[in-house]
Amino acid sequence: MSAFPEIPTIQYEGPQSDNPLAFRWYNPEEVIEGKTMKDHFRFSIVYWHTFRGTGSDPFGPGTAVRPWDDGTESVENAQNRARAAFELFEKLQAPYYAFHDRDVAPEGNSLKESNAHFDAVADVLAEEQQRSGVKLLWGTANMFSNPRFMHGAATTCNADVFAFAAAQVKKALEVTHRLGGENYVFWGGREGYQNLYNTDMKRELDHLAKFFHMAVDYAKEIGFTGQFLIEPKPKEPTKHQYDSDAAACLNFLRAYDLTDHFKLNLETNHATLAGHTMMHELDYAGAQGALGSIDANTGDLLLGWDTDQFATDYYLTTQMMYYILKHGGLGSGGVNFDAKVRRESFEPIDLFYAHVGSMDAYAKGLKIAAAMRADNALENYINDRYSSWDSGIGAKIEAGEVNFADLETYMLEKGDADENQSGRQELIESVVNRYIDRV
Ligand code: XUL
Ligand code: CO
Repeated sequence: MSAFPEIPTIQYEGPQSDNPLAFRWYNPEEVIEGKTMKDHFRFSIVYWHTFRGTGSDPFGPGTAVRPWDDGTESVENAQNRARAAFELFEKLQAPYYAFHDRDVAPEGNSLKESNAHFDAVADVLAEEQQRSGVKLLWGTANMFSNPRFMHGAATTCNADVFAFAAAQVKKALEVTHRLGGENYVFWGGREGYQNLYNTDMKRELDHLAKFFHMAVDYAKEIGFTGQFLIEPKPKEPTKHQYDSDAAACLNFLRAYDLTDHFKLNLETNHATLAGHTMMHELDYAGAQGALGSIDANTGDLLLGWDTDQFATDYYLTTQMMYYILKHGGLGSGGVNFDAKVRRESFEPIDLFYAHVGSMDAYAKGLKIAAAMRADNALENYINDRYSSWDSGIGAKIEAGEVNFADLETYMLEKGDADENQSGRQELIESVVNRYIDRV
């Protein structure tokens, strides 16, 4: 039985189309910079918001109408939901999906029962993957909803909870491996603190590193070769999350000898909560060879929390695609819609409007970014701005040929530094507008 009987498979119709159930910019087979759009994006749909989100908020219950879901926590309902999910993935032409263990299968009364539920739903996921060709971008474990994780999972003060979390990740890795998952994600959830007064931060960080090393070891043991990813976020639900941004994550990985095994899964709304732009996070991670994947969404300028909205802003998508192209793409990662429809957008068709609109916004962003790159639109300004480093004293400093004393001699002879040149920020902002106008 169809969950979305009125929805056709979404097709590309081109920018002139007024059909909200057609792509205007996302043309899967169109080649940009030598690669199809399909391969640039590797679009992925998240299970948690799209199939478990109810539209509840702290002030009221869920509003979402989901006729395929009987609202129970039965394994049978979870299996039916999986079939509905694959119908949506296929109709959106999304090649990937992503899940937490507890999104796809109900938690049981014991770890053993939870694992059995997970296996029973994984059977259907495997079947549906086989039937549809849709693949698993990444799996992860939900170690933040159950009350046992109130103090954290790998960073809890309760050693038994650490052991439970380890067992849960072991199982999530096995299922991700069984389903051919191409990555495995750790988002920190409650790995942080509410008040340093009651927290042994050093001990918690040591435990987190130990946990990650155990995960790396176990992946090796079972032959899982997917990429491990850490997803930075500065706060929410904790006041201070240890994986607060790309720089903090990379410092942690380096300090604990984990850089060879992890890259980052960057999320727009997390970047802005950390006080960064998404392009900053992409460029920072990319510069260190750690750009793994992205969770595509956006926050709201006027709201200070993780609103997880679908991105439709061409400036944002252009900036993101520009830095993704600059750093050579997402590798085994993808553009994963960690985004939820608003509580007021409660009908099933809204799930389609949301994804189609955002896929189009990313596709147009890609085209704008590629057009800018073809003309070296930003690079020309950047190269000119840094040209003092290309020869003379700049080149000598970069080559490590001079020391403080040499630079003093140089400057004593010269008398003063060469004059500065304008940064041309306003001009460059207009240059970006020009490309947005043209594409
Ligand atoms: C939470 C968040 C998570 C991770 C996966 O803000 O983004 O859904 O993506 O645990
Ligand atoms: Co996320």
